[in-house]
Amino acid sequence: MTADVASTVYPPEHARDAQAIEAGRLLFAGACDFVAGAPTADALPEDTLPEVAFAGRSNVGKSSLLNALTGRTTLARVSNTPGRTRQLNFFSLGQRLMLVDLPGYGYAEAPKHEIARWSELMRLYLKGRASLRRTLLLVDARHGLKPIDDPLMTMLDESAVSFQLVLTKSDKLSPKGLAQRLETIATALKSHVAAHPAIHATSAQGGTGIAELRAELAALASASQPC
Ligand SMILES: Nc1nc2c(ncn2[C@@H]2O[C@H](COP(=O)(O)OP(=O)(O)O)[C@@H](O)[C@H]2O)c(=O)[nH]1
Ligand SMILES: [Mg+2]
Repeated sequence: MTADVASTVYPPEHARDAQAIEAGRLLFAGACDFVAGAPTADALPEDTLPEVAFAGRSNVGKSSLLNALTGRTTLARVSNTPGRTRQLNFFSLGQRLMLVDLPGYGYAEAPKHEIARWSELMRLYLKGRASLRRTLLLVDARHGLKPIDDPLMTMLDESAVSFQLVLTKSDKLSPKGLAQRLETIATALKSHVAAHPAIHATSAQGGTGIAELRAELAALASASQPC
């Protein structure tokens, strides 16, 4: 079991123990309620819980990952409702941790003024949110980091918001391909001051790495002071 756990967290010394995995399971087995959707900065809900934001280019597998983590389709269903895809959606996990689904970027068909509007909303949120403990930056394991991810990483560096790489669709790579991808990304992250050193490799399809990511988030919920 330890070997399995270590294989989805890189470098492996960041893997968590069985007790932490159980804490993650328990946290994500509880209620997960839609709290608010914010199309503009003045519609953001009050900071009441520690928050973890989920970001990444569209089609990276964010909805699938949120479904796999929570074991239910509530989040993706709400976030994919027309009119809600370009806003920040807030979900309370057992009143202990707020999961924040950020709009996907790099959506080619979106009009320029729309892109400008949601970039500004993300910037205001990421820079000004006192309860934001970490942003998970989702990256497709097949493609790795791309120039399209740079503006967000720069914004997070400048805002001193800790961010952590989560690879999605790890089932699409061979173990060797995945190991190489993790090494390349770890090297690229060295130039980002706000980057967390541990990378998670996940597959929403096969469930790989999901328990470990739950454990990581549960540790954040417990470590945080009340807001
Ligand atoms: N093979 C594989 N495909 C995935 C996985 N997660 C998502 N996908 C596929 O990637 C596409 C985009 O997924 P979605 O969750 O809607 O991405 P979003 O736009 O970031 O919310 C869909 O076709 C999913 O079926 C995964 O873990 N493995
Ligand atoms: Mg989605």
